[in-house]
Amino acid sequence: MDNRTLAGCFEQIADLLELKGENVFKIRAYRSAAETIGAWADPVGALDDLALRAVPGIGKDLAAKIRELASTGRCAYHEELLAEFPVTLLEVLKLQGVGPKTAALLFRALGIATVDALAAAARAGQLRELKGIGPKKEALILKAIDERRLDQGRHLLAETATLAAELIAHLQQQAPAVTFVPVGSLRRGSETCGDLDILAVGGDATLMDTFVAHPRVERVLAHGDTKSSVRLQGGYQADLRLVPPASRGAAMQYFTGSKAHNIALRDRALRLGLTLNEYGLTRLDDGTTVAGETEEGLYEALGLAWVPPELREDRGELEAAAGQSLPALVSFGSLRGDLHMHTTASDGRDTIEAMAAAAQARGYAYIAITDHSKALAMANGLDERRALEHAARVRALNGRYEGLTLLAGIECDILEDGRLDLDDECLAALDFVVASVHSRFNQEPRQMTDRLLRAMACPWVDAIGHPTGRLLLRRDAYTFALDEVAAAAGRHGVALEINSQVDRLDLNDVHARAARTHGVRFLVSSDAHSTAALGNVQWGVQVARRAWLDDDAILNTRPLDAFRAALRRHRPAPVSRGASE
Ligand code: DGT
Ligand code: CA
Ligand code: CA
Ligand code: ZN
Repeated sequence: MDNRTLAGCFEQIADLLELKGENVFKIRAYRSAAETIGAWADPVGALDDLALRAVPGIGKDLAAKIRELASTGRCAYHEELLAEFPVTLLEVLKLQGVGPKTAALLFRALGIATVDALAAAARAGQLRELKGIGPKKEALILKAIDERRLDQGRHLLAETATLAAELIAHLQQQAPAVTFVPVGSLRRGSETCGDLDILAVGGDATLMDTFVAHPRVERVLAHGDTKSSVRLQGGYQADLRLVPPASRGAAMQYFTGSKAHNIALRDRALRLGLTLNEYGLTRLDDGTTVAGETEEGLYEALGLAWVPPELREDRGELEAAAGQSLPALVSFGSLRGDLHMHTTASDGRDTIEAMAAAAQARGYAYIAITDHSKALAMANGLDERRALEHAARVRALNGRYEGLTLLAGIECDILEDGRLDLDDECLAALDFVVASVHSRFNQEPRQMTDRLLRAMACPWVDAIGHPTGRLLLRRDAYTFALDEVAAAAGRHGVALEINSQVDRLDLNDVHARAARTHGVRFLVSSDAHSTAALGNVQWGVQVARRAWLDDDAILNTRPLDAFRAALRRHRPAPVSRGASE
């Protein structure tokens, strides 16, 4: 039994225990075991009892269940729980805003066990009759059902990148001399990808046989000598194209897209008496090829600087490339610190020490430990007293990790009226505060805007975390006046976060670029809940690049002293603009 299956079983047990209303510590134990097993490099099912017990978070009880699953393929406890609740109810539980209490109530009171049944009952107005639901929540449930459409057919960037790496490693092994390049929306770093496009340069048609024979292939959609398409398990489509080395640059350019960028580029070529396709750039009059081997040469022949793939969206990049005014995009190695991470003090999986050691190994000069505040009770958020004790523990570690400074921070909840979850005295005593919305996402736009403005009026708020609250493919951003909030952030010197969690990427590229015009500076943060998740900043940097941002726009590219000096709490107070805000 592979780790993924084992982890999936524990994840379901945790969900079922939530439906039952079981103790939160027990639920958390199953959830964190599922995460650990899912990320474990070796097959956990093959470990003996002693080795299992050495896996963090696996005690006697969980070890026994892993052994049972590995040897019999079943888990009696899991089956017992499934006898109480149908497995389809877990789909209901996945809807935004439907917590375990509601799901269990819907099942017990109305026999609702599927999302379809829930939609029908909500449309018929049956939910509002239930105690604790009412018309407002009924409408929210319908909205959540509607938002599932967001999931249709697209995949997270990080997942697509992992899959591409796996496929390319497989192909590369069979054809060591061939160059493989992931192209399409993946190369442009789009937040989601519709399918996976791989370009192979040099090599012969046998490559296509290797491709369609990959163990993950479920169905072959097309199998030609230079082009094949397959459907993979999990619903991905992948395309492989093969071109000769002389067309490498032209093919990379063509298949990277975007379609809109390509169309604009081809128009430019035509105006210059040239024609552009995936094989090269040729003169219309005599058919001679003027470029195609490299992308740089191709853009140059069109009078343009090479355009980084992230900018190829027809959002002004060709004008900038023609005027030699493309931005010097922030690079993946530019980050010197990470200002959003959680530890075992709230809902993280690793200790302060483990996070610090991992950050040091990444070469960071500084990190802020930002556990949750008390309003997030599910995450075991900290109250004032615990926050200050935790801060003391964080600061006591300074000096222990050479080259790394630990800042004592907090991710403080923004309450529904814009007040902060912890008092000013506590926030002032910390080194860094990121304030975030984690509740009441459905407020009216005006109310949400005022809520964020009021939070930023607190002088101890240094940054706003995941500013729009969206979850990719699952939940829309809450609605508010981003321009107004960005303008206030620019004025106060409050940084806006580009959260790097693979399903957040919040702010997104378009919003961050718009916010920059208000003078906003940003933090690219991991929001890591484990040491492994620190690496997610690569996706945040990708977003920042798509937002046209350079190093200067990202505060955590600065050395520690300059970073600290740029924090809102250390800036001179802004000139008063009257009594508003
Ligand atoms: P996706 O898959 O929806 O995330 O987005 P892309 O950009 O990966 O789109 P895809 O897979 O349909 O095509 C890959 C690239 O191939 C695309 O970015 C540009 C190029 N391409 C596809 N269709 C056309 C077209 O009709 N005209 C031009 N000029 N280029 C195209
Ligand atoms: Ca694609
Ligand atoms: Ca494609
Ligand atoms: Zn958060």
